[in-house]
Amino acid sequence: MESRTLLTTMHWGTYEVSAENGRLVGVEPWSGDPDPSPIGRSMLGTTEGSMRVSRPAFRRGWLEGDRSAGRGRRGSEPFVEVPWETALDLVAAELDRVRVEHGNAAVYAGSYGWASAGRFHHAQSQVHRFLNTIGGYTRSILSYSYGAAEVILPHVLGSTDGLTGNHSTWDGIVRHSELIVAFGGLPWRNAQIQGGGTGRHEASAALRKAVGNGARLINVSPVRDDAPRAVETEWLRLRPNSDTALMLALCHTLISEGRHDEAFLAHCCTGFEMVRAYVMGESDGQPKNPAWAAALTGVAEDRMVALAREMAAKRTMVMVSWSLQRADHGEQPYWAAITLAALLGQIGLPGGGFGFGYSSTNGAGRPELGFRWPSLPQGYNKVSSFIPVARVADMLLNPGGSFEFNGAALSYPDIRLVYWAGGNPFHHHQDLNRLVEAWQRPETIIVHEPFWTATARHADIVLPVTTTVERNDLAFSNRDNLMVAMKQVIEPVGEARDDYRIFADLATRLGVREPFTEGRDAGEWIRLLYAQAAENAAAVGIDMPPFERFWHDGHAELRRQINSQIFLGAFRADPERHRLATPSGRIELFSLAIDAFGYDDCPGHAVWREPLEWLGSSLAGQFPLHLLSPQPADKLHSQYDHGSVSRAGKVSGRAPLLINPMDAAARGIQDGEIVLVFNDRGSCLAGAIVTDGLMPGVVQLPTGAWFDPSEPGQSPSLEKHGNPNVLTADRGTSRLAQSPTCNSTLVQVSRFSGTVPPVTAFDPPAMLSLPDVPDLPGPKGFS
Ligand SMILES: Nc1nc2c(c(=O)[nH]1)N[C@H]1C(S)=C(S)[C@@H](COP(=O)(O)OP(=O)(O)OC[C@H]3O[C@@H](n4cnc5c(=O)[nH]c(N)nc54)[C@H](O)[C@@H]3O)O[C@H]1N2
Ligand SMILES: Nc1nc2c(c(=O)[nH]1)N[C@H]1C(S)=C(S)[C@@H](COP(=O)(O)OP(=O)(O)OC[C@H]3O[C@@H](n4cnc5c(=O)[nH]c(N)nc54)[C@H](O)[C@@H]3O)O[C@H]1N2
Ligand SMILES: [Mo]
Repeated sequence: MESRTLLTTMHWGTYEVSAENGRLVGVEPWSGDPDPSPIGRSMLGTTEGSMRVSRPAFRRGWLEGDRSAGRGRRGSEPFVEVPWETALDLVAAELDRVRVEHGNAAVYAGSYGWASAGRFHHAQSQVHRFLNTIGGYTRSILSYSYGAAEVILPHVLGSTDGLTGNHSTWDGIVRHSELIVAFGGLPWRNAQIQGGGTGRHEASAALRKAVGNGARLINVSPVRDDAPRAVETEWLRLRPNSDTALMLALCHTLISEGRHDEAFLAHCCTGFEMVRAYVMGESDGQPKNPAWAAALTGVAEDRMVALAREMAAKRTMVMVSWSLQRADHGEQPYWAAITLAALLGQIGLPGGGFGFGYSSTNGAGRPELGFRWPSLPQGYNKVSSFIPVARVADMLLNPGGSFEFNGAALSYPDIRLVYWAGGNPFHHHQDLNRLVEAWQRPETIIVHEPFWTATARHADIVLPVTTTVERNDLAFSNRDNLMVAMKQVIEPVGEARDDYRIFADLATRLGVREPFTEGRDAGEWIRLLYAQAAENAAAVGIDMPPFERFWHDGHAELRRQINSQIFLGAFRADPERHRLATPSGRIELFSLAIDAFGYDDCPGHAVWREPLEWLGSSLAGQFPLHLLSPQPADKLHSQYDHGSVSRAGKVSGRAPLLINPMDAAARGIQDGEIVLVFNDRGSCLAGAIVTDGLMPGVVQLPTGAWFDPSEPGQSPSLEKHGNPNVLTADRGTSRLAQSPTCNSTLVQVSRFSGTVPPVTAFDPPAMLSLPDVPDLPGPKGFS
């Protein structure tokens, strides 16, 4: 391969990638993208860089036979490079041992994570399909993104529409909305991303148009910059995690002034009477009036009254970011927002109603193709055990322990082997010191990774995998009409192999190659997926070009089938004919099903429940700052944190901590200085940015800095790089959804006066070669 430029798709957009003499030399946005993301540039210099896993690597102690738990050796010992064939023999033998000795439920392969775009080389589909062919695995359900919403919304609306898809499209908002009230704001940095990739970034232009057309935007957030600077906005600041109180107070004003829509509530909802009794204080003696909410939210009473009146008088769109439900009782702001929108009575009207996550990705509110893209079939999982995804550390620490979830009493399986491909739990999980401890429990941890991430470093076995540009694939992106032939641009780096090839070779060793591969190589699977997509498209009258032409051209754009839609429009027009999939067929402002679970942390209608950690709790005496840990502007999660775009955003080499000038002055902190952020769970270093863009009492440290403990394998240990998840709590939202609560975290911040330890996250781990380990006890298959 000499010089070539090919199109490829990442979760942050589509790029023209150039290589010369087998090395990446250019990453330029696709010419069709009006608002491309700079994140792609981080692939240059990292794809072939020193942080790649080059060969299969085993933790030294594991090779020596150490399968015991709790010794703190994972994450601290050197690795030993092992030839592929030996590595595959060892992995197959270990999988076989565990499933024979302990059963398949002892294998945990939730394997949560975003991996890369590309339909075929989707790491999670690959690992799940492989493990299903050998008898199954304990799985995870729900997501870190919106787990609480995934559980509460089906009870209230009958589906997750309005969260993951079927939003009202932007065109109607542009034409009809007079007021947009955005809880959690609309931070455009997040709309750079679309799972599976995107062609055109269109979200920010849509909002600019809406505001240009006269809609007033209110950013309800502790952070000013949660609204795009380019559009005129009112910043309505409130204490973090108090949105539910504000929403209930708005409901109170609407009801007490008779501004609520009785007809809509009667025809389209159930349970308004229960809500009314609660909001007016009849059921618990506490009216949820603006005076009550002012004390909780910090928002002035008259501001709330005026806002409720304005919302009732105008065509109003209630938008809520996904972040609000990543908090203690995260189910409540979502249920309360729906309740508020129901009282306003504009659900199903153009420019009115509600929607979740309008800037959380590029996809929300875009017109839909009208058919489903196919994905790699995952087969059937014979194991029934599962966990809500964020309960992973609980599971590893409490085998056999019981927990409640969405009306069921469940127990944690006894996990002996963990298999992860395409995710970074040492990025995504909360309370990483606790995870370090939990992670010592299983006998074996196997990870597929292109890079030496913290998860790879904390594994026993790391198998090196290719990145997108080192293989052929197909991009069919959700809510986008661009299909990309993702052609291989460079040869695999080091000895990296595709996840598919690795699993196929393991399947051979375990006697299931045929059921796993069905006799197809990667290219044949890609053609098959394309053919299935063409069939689905044809069924709704959309033509796809023949595969050969598509592959030759490198991309194709499809005609969309649905150009405009109003969420719940058909339901509103005829609630009998378009019944929702709830027990009543209507929007359930009161849910008999949830009520019957008897959970005091999530009763039968939207309620205010004080978060365990927030500025109103007694813990704030000791840890007086509320930490928000949003998505990073300069990368996707932890991906390419070692790339140029992410590194440029660091302050003194650490993740940036935003702090208000008052809070900084009280601590003698100057802009650009290294600070210590700490609470009872952990501590990290970060680089201070002093700004009045967030309210006093609130600090913001984005996610994504590669976990960099000063004492690897020990817990707790000072984290050197600014990873907020050493501070966040590993607690479920409630017994209903058991989902992550990272946005309910209190901390203290101080100047860091000690000797600043260097960041070592971007240095590869110590590596031995086989002759350095002379006295192997000789695990099965080792030669
Ligand atoms: N405090 C706090 N924590 C959070 C959040 C928050 O708001 N605050 N947000 C949460 C949310 S919403 C999410 S979705 C999670 C995200 O958490 P993750 O999805 O786990 O994070 P990523 O960094 O995207 O991890 C993907 C990994 O896959 C690897 N990879 C890429 N391509 C391939 C491939 O082809 N094969 C294999 N085997 N690996 C590949 C990448 O190198 C990377 O290490 O984080 C959660 N954590
Ligand atoms: N650039 C970039 N974009 C991304 C991602 C990324 O890693 N990088 N990740 C993608 C993924 S996987 C997901 S799930 C989405 C997540 O999308 P979101 O969940 O919407 O994004 P966050 O950045 O976590 O939070 C948005 C804002 O909510 C505010 N906020 C937090 N708590 C509260 C609160 O209690 N009340 C109010 N009113 N506001 C609050 C914070 O100030 C924060 O800036 O983003 C996606 N987009
Ligand atoms: Mo997410």
